[in-house]
Amino acid sequence: MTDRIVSAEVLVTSPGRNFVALKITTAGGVTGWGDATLNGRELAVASYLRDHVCPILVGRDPARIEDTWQYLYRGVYWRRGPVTMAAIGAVDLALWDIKGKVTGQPVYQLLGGAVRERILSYTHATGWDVPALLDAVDATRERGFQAIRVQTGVPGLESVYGVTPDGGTYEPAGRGTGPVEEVWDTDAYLRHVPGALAEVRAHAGPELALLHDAHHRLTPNQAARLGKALEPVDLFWLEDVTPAENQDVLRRVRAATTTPLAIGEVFTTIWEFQQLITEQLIDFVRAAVSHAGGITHLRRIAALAEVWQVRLAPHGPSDVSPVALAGATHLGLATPNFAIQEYMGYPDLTHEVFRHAWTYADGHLHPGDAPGLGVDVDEALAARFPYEPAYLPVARRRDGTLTDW
Ligand code: EZ4
Ligand code: CO
Repeated sequence: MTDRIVSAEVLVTSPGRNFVALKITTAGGVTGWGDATLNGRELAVASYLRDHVCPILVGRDPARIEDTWQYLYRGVYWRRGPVTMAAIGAVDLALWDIKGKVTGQPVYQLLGGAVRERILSYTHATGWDVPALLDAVDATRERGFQAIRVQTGVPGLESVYGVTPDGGTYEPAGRGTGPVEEVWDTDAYLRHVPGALAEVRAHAGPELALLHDAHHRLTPNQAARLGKALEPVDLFWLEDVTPAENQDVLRRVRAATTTPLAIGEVFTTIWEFQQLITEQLIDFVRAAVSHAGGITHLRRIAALAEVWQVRLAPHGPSDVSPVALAGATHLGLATPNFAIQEYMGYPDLTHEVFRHAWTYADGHLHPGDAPGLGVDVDEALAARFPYEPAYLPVARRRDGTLTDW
């Protein structure tokens, strides 16, 4: 019997940080949850959904996931872009959740079933100086992680992406009515990082997988130099070396170094990955299941990547909600060329609002076997934490010029 969508509601909540969730309900009484969180621009996606998407979902058949994806992508004319794609991603996640609940299956079963027992994950270790970073790496290994992203402070700078000067948990979005401004110096970073990461490798031994994020800040030549300088460190990957809108420049980086490259957490469609994948300019695709149009679209990106031996490694910071993290773990369990899942972790309150079947143990995630995505949202608790204005920082060079954060 054909079911139909009777409501689609947007929930904005801030249990420790801001999240935008989408709840779709069917006439048969089944509810599905999606994640529409776009860090620092949350209300734009909430409005896109509330004002333009939710009204046209009502009456549609929730089983037609692909058709709804096409309807919201091709049917809108104004396609692509992070706001549009995060909204489509939320609808897609919610519809997969519903299909799972209707059939009594965890979503990974609907995607073809598990191709592995559990999925490798990495988290972040940060230290303002190298001794603090080594301590953080040790503490992170004690939590079971076998893959760790390492970020460190830079002498002469007061704040650096990914690092807290006091060693506390790093959260990029600062609460307040506008962005914090940071001073950035790429030359100081390049002088410091290869030596710091070499010390981490010497301390950790050869087996620990080490990752590092350059966060879009380098020129192609700087990226080539850094990749070469880091070859002895044997990184699992070097992430977002350049602002990758101009993808031709990555040919220069690729020709200069065999350090594996991961790119694309800010990309939202397969078309942004097309050149990077088909020219083998990257090793890992970083798109998030929430930002890149949901499971339906991210698995298509993974399928294209598989042809060129590029692997999927979805973005999983604190701004990718536990709903989208569930989506990523279901997809990861069922996708042969999935490599690793970022798992930054969440504030305790976030786990209380988003009760999830997925689990972390021993450096790995598993989506669990609850039907659908396996995440229930405590709406009463969520309502106690209204949206709080929060922005990602902006970065300026020493002379005041705005640069990539
Ligand atoms: O800066 O998600 O690899 N992870 C990252 C993240 C991003 C934030 C931005 O919202 O680069 O920490
Ligand atoms: Co990143």
